[in-house]
Amino acid sequence: MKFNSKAIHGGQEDIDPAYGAVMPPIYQTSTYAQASPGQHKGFEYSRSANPTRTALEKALASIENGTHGLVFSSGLAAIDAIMKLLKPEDEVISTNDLYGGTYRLFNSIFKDFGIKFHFVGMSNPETLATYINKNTQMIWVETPTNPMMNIIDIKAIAEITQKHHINLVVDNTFATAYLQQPLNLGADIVMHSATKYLGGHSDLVMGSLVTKDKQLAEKLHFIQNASGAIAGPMDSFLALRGIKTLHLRMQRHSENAKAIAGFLVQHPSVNQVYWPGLTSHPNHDIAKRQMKDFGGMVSFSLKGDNLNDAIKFLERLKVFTLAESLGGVESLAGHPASMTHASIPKPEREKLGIVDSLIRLSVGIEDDTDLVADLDHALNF
Ligand code: P1T
Repeated sequence: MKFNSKAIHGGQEDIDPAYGAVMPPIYQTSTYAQASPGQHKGFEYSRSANPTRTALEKALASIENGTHGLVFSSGLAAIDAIMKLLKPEDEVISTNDLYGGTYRLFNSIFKDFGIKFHFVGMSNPETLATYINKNTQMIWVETPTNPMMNIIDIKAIAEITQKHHINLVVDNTFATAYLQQPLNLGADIVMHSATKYLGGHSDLVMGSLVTKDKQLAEKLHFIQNASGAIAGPMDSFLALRGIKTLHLRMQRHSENAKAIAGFLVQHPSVNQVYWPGLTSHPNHDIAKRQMKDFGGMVSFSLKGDNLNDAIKFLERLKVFTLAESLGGVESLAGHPASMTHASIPKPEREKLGIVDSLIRLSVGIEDDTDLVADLDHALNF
């Protein structure tokens, strides 16, 4: 099946043997009757597996072109599970520009468990060689990065990880499987904050992993069950419903982001616009090669880089809502320096471009002219 069909039917072949319900039922149960000890219908206890969650895990595996999906109670719980594949003294090389919460989990929790992290810019994959040694177990790539919208060449990094027999994990939250499929480009695990575009309606918090490596899947499933940060059946149902319109939403998110990036680049109060669809974006060529379109996330900074101007702009927005998160049907605006990336020390943040006037937009699927008018009005602070 092609992607648009997979979004609706992928992994859903044997749904509801009981009554033939077209939509997967919400199995709101913690446990399952057994006829005799160990004799059951495939489900024993909902931390280990639940039919609604299994339906979602299969759908995710299908759209990411993998074989095994795993769903967690948040994106960070999914990342936490991946990190538990490691042991003290193992080393991870990660993109230096990444979601602040991921940075915090690496640098404040797993660092204390003896895992060493190197945060490096990966626009030139060859520089990775400097950091790889016998302890290197994993390369962590976020692309597009949050919030600077850098694009990392997944295929080029995969060539390096395959040569050195280390795992490549890609956080595909900003792009989604509709725009880019990291497993096809050589990644070993693809991770999502399903809270965002997969759910698509800002009504759940969830994380997911997909792999096509059976051994990795078994280890991750063991960790998922042993650590227990699973997603519940109601949220699994909502995410399944979200995925069914993922392709339509991503098309409109991308179209609207194009209109907004085009408006922002010519605005006299705007300094820099970060959207990979702009031909002026330094990684535009890689984005064109590895993504179907350029997505709905746009960041920009203001001329003069004044914090008060950024605050005035954010307070004047009416259609965009000032809020954390992204990827819902509604447009959101955020201030990375004080919100999503506040956990990164200021000097580190500013080196990456996360300056005081940086604004991050999650462009929704409203009418683009209303969105542009809202930004135009708010920029008149
Ligand atoms: O929030 P949670 O579902 O736990 O996912 C964490 C996460 C992981 N990776 C990326 C790229 C993310 O953007 C996030 C969460 N990000 C936000 C809440 C945000 O506003 O950027």
